[in-house]
Amino acid sequence: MSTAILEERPARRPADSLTIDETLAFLAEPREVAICGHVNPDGDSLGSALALAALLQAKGHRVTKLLARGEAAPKLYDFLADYDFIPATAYEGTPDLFVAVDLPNRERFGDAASVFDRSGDTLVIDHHPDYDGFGHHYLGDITASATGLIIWRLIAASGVPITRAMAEYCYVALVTDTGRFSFQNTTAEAHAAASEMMLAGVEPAVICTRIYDSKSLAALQLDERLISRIAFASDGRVVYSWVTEADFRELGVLRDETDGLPNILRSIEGSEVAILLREESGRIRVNLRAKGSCDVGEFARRFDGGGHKAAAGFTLNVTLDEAKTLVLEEANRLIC
Ligand SMILES: [Mn+2]
Repeated sequence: MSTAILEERPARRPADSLTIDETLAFLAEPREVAICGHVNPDGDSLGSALALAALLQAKGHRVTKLLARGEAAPKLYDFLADYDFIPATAYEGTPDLFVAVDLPNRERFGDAASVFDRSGDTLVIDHHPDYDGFGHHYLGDITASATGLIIWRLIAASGVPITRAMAEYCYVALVTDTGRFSFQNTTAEAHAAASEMMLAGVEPAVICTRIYDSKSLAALQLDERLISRIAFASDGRVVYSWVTEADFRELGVLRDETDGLPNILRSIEGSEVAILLREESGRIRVNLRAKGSCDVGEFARRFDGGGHKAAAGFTLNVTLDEAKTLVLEEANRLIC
C-alpha cells in the first residue's frame, strides 16, 4: 500500500510498442496460440479475446481462448458467436504463442500464469496506462478507448474479410469500456470505429439490449440494497456503498450480473469519485469510478491495484469495516 510498487516497475511505455504492421508481420506465420484476458473478465477483455481469435483463425492459426479464473465465462455475453472459453486450469497444451489482452500486469492472470510461463513466445495487447513491461512483445496504446479498438485496427489492416462477428466482438469491447460512449475515454476514433462496425453488420440496439436491458429481478434487488446504503464523504465529492456475500446468497445474484453497480454510484449528482466495496470470497474488491479530473488509477495503485484515470480497482485482504476505513482515509487525501 505504497507508491513504492509503482516506482519499482520498469518504465516501459507505448514508445516500446510494436506498430500495427509490425504486429501483423509477427502474427503472419500460423501457430498454436492461446489467448487470455484478465480475471473477472469484462466486455473489453472477452470481446478482445474473441475478436483476436477470429482474426488469427482466419489467418490459419490454431487458437484456444482461455479464462484466467473460474469454470465458465460470464453469461452476460454468451449471445456472442463462438463463445467457447475454457478454464486455464483445463488447458494442458504448450502454445507457440500466448496473447494477453486487456491486462497491464501478470497479477491479473489468475490461473493462466502457468500457461503464459510455458508458452514459446508472448504478446501483450493492452490500453492500460500502468502496463508494467511484462511479456516478450507489446502492442499498446493508452489513448485507445478499449483494447478491442486496438484489435479492430489490427483486423482492419490485416486484409482479412471483416465478418459481422468480428465487428460485434469489437463493438461489445468498445461500448462497455466507454460506458456506452459516455466516459472520458470516448474518442472520435471510438465513434468512427463504431460506425465502421455498424457497416459490418452490428446492430447497437440489439447488443445493448442484451448487455444493459436484460437484468434479472434479483440483480435489481441487489441495486436496491446498494442504493439503500449509499453514504458520502469529502463534502459529498465521494460517494460510496457496498454489497456483501450475504446479499449475493440471499438474492441468488451471480457475480457477473453486477458489472453495472459502480455506475449507479457514479451517476449521483455532485459526486466526483464513486467507491464500491464488494465482499468476495472473504476479501474486499474495491471498484473506483471518477467523473471529473480525479485520477482513480493513481488511487488504486496506492493499494497495489490498477486501472485507468476514470475506472480502476484493487483488492484488500481485510474485513469490510476495515476496508471502508482504509479507503475513506485515502479518499480524503485525494485532490482532484
Ligand atoms: Mn479495457
